[in-house]
Amino acid sequence: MKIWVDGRLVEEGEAKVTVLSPSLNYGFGVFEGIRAYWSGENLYVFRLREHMERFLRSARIIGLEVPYTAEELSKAVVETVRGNGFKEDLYIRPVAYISRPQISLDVRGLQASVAIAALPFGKYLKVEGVRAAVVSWRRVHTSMMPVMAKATGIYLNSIMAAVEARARGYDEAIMLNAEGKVVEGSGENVFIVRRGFLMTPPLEDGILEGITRETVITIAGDLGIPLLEKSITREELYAADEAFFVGTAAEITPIIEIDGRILPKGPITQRIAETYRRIVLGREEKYLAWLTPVY
Ligand code: PY5
Repeated sequence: MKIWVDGRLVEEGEAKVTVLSPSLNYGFGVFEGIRAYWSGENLYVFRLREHMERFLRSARIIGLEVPYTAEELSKAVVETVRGNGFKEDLYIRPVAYISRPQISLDVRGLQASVAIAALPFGKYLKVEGVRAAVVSWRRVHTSMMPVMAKATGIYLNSIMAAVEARARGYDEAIMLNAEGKVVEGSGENVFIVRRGFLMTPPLEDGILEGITRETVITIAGDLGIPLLEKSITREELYAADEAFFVGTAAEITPIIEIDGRILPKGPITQRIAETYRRIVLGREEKYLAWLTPVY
């Protein structure tokens, strides 16, 4: 498998980084997760431009200097996929990191390297639905870490949550913020349905500005499903008629149980999941602009 590193496609074994990289030691890096779908005729990268724009936004928030434009990075993704000749569903992982050794925390003025990998990838969570647990680890508060940035170091928080849920026999974690509001999964945004309304926590509660979340908000608008971006309490979560995770890796995954409370796989989740599937495969004329054909 070939990986794009600062403008060159190299074999995976050659894409190396020093163990003294501050990105490895201190988590000073940013990354993206992007999917590409094989339609049977072409490979379509989903919302590539939006992902690369968020990548640069994340870098800007943490003060990491990435020497490429969104346009250049988007082209690099296509080049990476083409260079490997993939004709199947993929997960694409761009990462920006410091490639030189440094002990000091004064990372000002360092220029990032960028690597882009593309891997054949199937489902991330069980498609039929997951059992979720509200975990004891709280989501890092926006006053402590820039949670809006998809920064590598912040993912220790996600790992603690993901592992706790699985160790307790569940499939995925639901995290509360410091105020006790429901915010997101370990690597997914969350939606609930109550009384016909779709609800999802607002940005200011401290969530990643998910691209799938935004996609679902658009789909809900098209389907005429009323939507509220509002804070969600733990009890509202338990009282939900339906709930689902959304994310690049998770796509639209129904939540079928929360802390021992069974939820039906409801009709709204299903309609949204079906529409999402059609969009990513290029079967919704209106959203073809969200797809970047590779070949
Ligand atoms: N919230 C968190 C904490 C995330 O890590 C992710 C994405 C999302 C929400 C959803 O964002 P988006 O819809 O833009 O993907 N998580 C990564 C992904 O590629 C996976 C990390 C393991 O889906």
